[in-house]
Amino acid sequence: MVGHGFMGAAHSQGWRVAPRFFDLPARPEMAVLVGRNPDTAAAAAEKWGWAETSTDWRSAVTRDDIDVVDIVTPGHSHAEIAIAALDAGKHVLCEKPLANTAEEAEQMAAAAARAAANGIFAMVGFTYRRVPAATFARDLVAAGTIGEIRQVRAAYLQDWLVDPTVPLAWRLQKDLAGSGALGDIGAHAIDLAEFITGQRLTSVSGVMETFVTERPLLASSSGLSGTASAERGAVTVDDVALFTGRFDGGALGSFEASRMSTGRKNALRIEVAGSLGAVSFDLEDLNALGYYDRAAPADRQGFTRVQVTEPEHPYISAWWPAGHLLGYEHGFTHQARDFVEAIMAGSQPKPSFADGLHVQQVLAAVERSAATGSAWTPTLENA
Ligand code: SOE
Repeated sequence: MVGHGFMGAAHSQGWRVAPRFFDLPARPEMAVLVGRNPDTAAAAAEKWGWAETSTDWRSAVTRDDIDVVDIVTPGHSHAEIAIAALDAGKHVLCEKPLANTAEEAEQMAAAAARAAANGIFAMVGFTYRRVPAATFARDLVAAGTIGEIRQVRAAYLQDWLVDPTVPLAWRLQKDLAGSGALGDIGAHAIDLAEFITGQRLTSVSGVMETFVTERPLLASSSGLSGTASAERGAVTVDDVALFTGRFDGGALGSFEASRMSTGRKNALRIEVAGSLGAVSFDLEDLNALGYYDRAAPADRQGFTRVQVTEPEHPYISAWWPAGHLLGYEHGFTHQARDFVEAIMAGSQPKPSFADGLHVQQVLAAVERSAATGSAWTPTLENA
């Protein structure tokens, strides 16, 4: 695993726990944790159970005893590490968004296509697909339960940047993160909306804004940000990005990505309205799915709160007795499980780098639209 911040912790517990609850065809061995600082890498490896550490990702990703490379670094380094690992014949799991630009993502998708021809696969970590209620929403839509999809409302709202004294961590710097709320959390909303509906965004129209344009520099990092130094620097990414979009299956969508949404902590919400019914997912209430059935008797219409805690639901039978609950971290365990199963079956794990490239093209189209004020911007540059 290359990197060991917040996502490093989340992925580590995924690798550790997946084989203990799921009957996997191969048992992941947590071999090497790579970090720039040997002391912090050693502390992370000790805490999360990695056998050894390295400060040199280039040599780590070509080692003969390594089969899989997991990339949990900031976006600016994804392309270089992923392409080197794929070219060295290693399967790759890479955190979202796939890259910082559509051009980098194109190179990564090309490297993944070359590797796939040799049975080596790459996947991008859009983890929320693996939350059982989200997977169940996809299953309902795919089965035609809510009919023809007409409208999608997707929002990913956080408020950790409302405080202007929160320092300038990497997620606020364009050269490291690519974009702000748009790529960090809007990418999740795009992937989840497309996953649930089975449709792809073909054109978008967006606006973006940075409300706090300067922040204290980071003295030491912890969690999403860290402690402030006396110096200040420019925020070079968006705080909020809003856009509307058209899907290839005919649906219309509205999207909100904000790290300035006062009072909202980790509110990834998706509502999908169809001709026969609707589903409504809320990450902050992730053990349930809202389901509306138009065929219900008129005096019993309304969204039903389905408890997605039963063995009949995706992933649940591996966990606790019926009715018990899961949390944020389980998505990462399910991701590790799905990745290992696909690799061992010799099949392409989803979402692929090609899927990650598509999301990156949507992000780029939103940025183009916001910069030019263009009402409808195709998600493919030359479309
Ligand atoms: C910060 O906004 C963040 O940690 C994202 O980077 C993650 O992808 C998301 O899962 C939670 O929020």
